[in-house]
Order: sequence, then C-alpha cells, then structure tokens
Amino acid sequence: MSKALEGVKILDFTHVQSGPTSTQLLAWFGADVIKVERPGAGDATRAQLQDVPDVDSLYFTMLNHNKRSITLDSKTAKGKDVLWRLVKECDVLVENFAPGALARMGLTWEKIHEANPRMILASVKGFGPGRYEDCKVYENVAQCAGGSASTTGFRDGIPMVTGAQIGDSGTGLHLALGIVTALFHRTVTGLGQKVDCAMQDSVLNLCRVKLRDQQRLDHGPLTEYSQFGEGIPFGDSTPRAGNDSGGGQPGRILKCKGWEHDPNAYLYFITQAAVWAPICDIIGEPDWKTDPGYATPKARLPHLNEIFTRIEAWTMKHDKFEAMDILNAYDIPCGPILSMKEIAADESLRKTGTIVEVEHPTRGTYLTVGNPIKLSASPSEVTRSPLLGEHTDEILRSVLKYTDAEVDEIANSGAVGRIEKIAAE
Ligand code: CAO
Repeated sequence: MSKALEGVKILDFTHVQSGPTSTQLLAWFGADVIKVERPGAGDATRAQLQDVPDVDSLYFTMLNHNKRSITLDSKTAKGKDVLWRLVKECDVLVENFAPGALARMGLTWEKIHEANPRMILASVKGFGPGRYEDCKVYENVAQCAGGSASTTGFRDGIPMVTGAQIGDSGTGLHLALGIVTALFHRTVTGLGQKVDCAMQDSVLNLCRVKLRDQQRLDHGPLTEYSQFGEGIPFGDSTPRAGNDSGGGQPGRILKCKGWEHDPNAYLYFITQAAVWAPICDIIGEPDWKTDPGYATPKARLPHLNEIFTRIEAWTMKHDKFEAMDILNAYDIPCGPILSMKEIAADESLRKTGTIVEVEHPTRGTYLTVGNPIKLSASPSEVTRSPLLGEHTDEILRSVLKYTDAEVDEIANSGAVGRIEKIAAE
C-alpha cells in the first residue's frame, strides 16, 4: 500500500520537541523527512536525559522516527550552498528556531519564495506577533501563557502544568495540519505559503472550554464546578477546578480498592444524566432516582460532594478494572487511572500500533508511541530514528545529485559531517 504523503520532501530544520513531533507525523504518513542538524552535536535532545551513555536519548529517538539525518553547518559558505539546494528540492521547510534565527541564516520568506515558489515555510514560535514575539519559549511557558496553568490544579493550590505536552506536541499537531492544508491548497494555486503556529495559541485552542467558562461567569456561578456546591463564591476569572469534569456532566476521580498503597488505584466516574437510574441502583441509593433533591441534573448540582462521596464508598469496594466492568455493563462513562507501566503493557495498544517496539543499532529494543492517527489505506510503520549524520552522503548524492568529487569537497570543507558519535550530556 502506498503512503499518503509519499513523494513529499520535508526539509526538517526542527529541534527539541515541538517541531520534531510535527515532522515525525508527516514522516509516519510517508513523507521523506530530511532532518538537518549541526555537525558534532546535532539536535540538543540527542544528549539530554540520556539513560544509556553515548546513546541517543529516548527523548530524541521518540520524536524523530522515520527520518533521515544530514549534518550541515548552515553558517559556512558551502553549508549555505547545500541548504539552498535543499530549499529548491523540497516541498516544505519546517523550523522552530528562536525568533529571527532563520533570517540570520539568510533564509527569509522572500528569498525562499523566490528560490522555490512552491515551497511551504512552516514555523513554530512561542508567541505570535505582539509584545512577546521575540521570546524563546519552552513547553511550560506555553502552558502558562496559553491559559492551561491558571485553570489546572486545585482552587486552593498554585497553578499547575499538565503532564501532557500540549505546548510542544500540541503545537506540532497544529503545525502538521497547517502543512498538509497548505500542501492541499498548493494543488490549486501552484504556490507555497507560510504556516505559522504559536505555542500560546495552540495551548489556548486546547483550553477553549475555559475561555467559554470565563464568559459564563458574567452570567452567574459555574454550577457544575464543585466550588458551587461548596458555597464558595467565584472570582472574576475561570478558577482551577481540580478534577471536576470539563463539560456539563459532573465527574470526579474516585478512590478504588487498594488506593492506600497504589498511587493509581483510582477511577474517573461521570454521573451522566442518561444513566442516573443505574448509578443509583449500583451504589445502593434507589430513592435518589425519584427524590426531587437528586432526580434531575440541576437538582443534583448543589449536592455533588455528597453524591460523589457516596459513589466513592462503592468504588472503594472494587479495584478499578472490576469497577469498569460493572459500570460499563450499564453504559456508565468511566475510566481507570492507568499508570505508564500499565499502558506500556497494554495488549490492545500494542495490537493497534499505538505503542510499538523499535530496534535501534546502539540502543537495542525500546518502546515508543506509534501514529495515533490511523488511515485505512496508508498504515504507518514506525522505523528507528537516524544516527547523527547517518544519511549525509546519501542525501548529497541521491537527493541533491552532487558528484562523488563534490561530496568529498563539501565534506573536506567541514560544512557537513558524516556519521558521527554522539557526545554525552
Ligand atoms: N548550523 C549552524 N548553526 C545552526 C544550525 C546548523 N545546522 N542549527 C541551528 N543553528 C544555530 C541557529 O542559527 C542559532 O544561531 P544564532 O542565534 O546565532 O542565529 C542557534 O543555532 C541557536 O538556535 P535557537 O536560538 O533556536 O536555540 P536555543 O537552544 O538557544 O533555543 C528554543 C531553543 C527552543 C528555546 C528556541 O529555539 C525557541 O524558542 N524556539 C521556538 C519555540 C519552540 O519551538 N519551543 C519549543 C521547544 S521544545 O520545548
């Protein structure tokens, strides 16, 4: 079966997490992703959080599958020549350097567009135009500036960041959509365009329900928040809501059997209105089905603490998987809190390719995520990340059509590096 993005060439000038997640997605769909790295060091993540000395870190490998690596010093004359050959040859240039860095290499949009009018230039920056446009940004800064941190955590605690990398990987996803949209548009116009994704904007896009709540506050308290039932007045901005459900169906994380010694013996339980009757039967409160204080979603809102305490008395008698089985039989929406250990061992996730084992020449076998987006006619196969400069010669010869003598000349000038050992952090 052919791959959906076969034939698309990506000049991958990305590093760290946000950009690489985007180009990895394109590579999973079959694009030829040529990762350009600085000779000697490469992407900084190769040497960050190393678990095995002198071996590419899991941080790097898990963000750079299915790519080829060329090392190239873009600040030398010969390196610049090679870079411009790549610009003319490729369909998309993806980058997430600090603001201004690409232009300092001479790669402005105007020059790129002139050299290759079909090229799409896709960039991640921390912020869009405005007062912070020149700032360097990492994941947690984006979570803080995008509205996630102020709305995550408990009302009486400090703002919290989430474990999900919504700033980096979230922006990478947005950028990938921008790139394929621009590729589609190019089939009509014949021209490339710029695709810009700011990490702050991407986080906010994912936090839209909290912006919704901000406006609802003008019209009264947020009745589905626990705070409402506790009689605590709301301030003038969306508060942190602990583990309250984001939608109109109240939910909580509840203890299950074994919670005293297992940090993940918990279940998320949603009191969906449609299944209120079976919930009452299961927890042993059949009267709540008809009692006017509990029978309707609106009547229940001031009693959420009491209701969830009662439900928890039931969940604590069962382990999270048992509770899931019992509740699912009645279509009651709930979910176990799964540890990474449990996820890593999950048979279904392995079967669907959402988790895969990959073989690496210096690391051996390791576990990683596969493509979460499944196309029926273009399945993704995860192949290992490249060693630093592994494909330098191959790309110079087969993609850029340099002769053997030219390749030697470029290499001897120091503009590119061939396969190199990775320095430990
Ligand atoms: N050859 C020669 N020079 C190279 C090169 C190559 N192959 N690749 C990169 N460089 C140079 C750049 O030209 C730049 O040089 P100048 O500053 O002299 O112009 C330099 O390397 C450093 O680039 P940088 O400023 O982007 O890197 P940094 O480590 O200082 O900052 C980061 C990292 C992520 C904070 C910054 O790149 C950034 O803000 N990016 C945009 C937002 C983003 O994507 N953040 C997510 C990161 S993941 O959490």
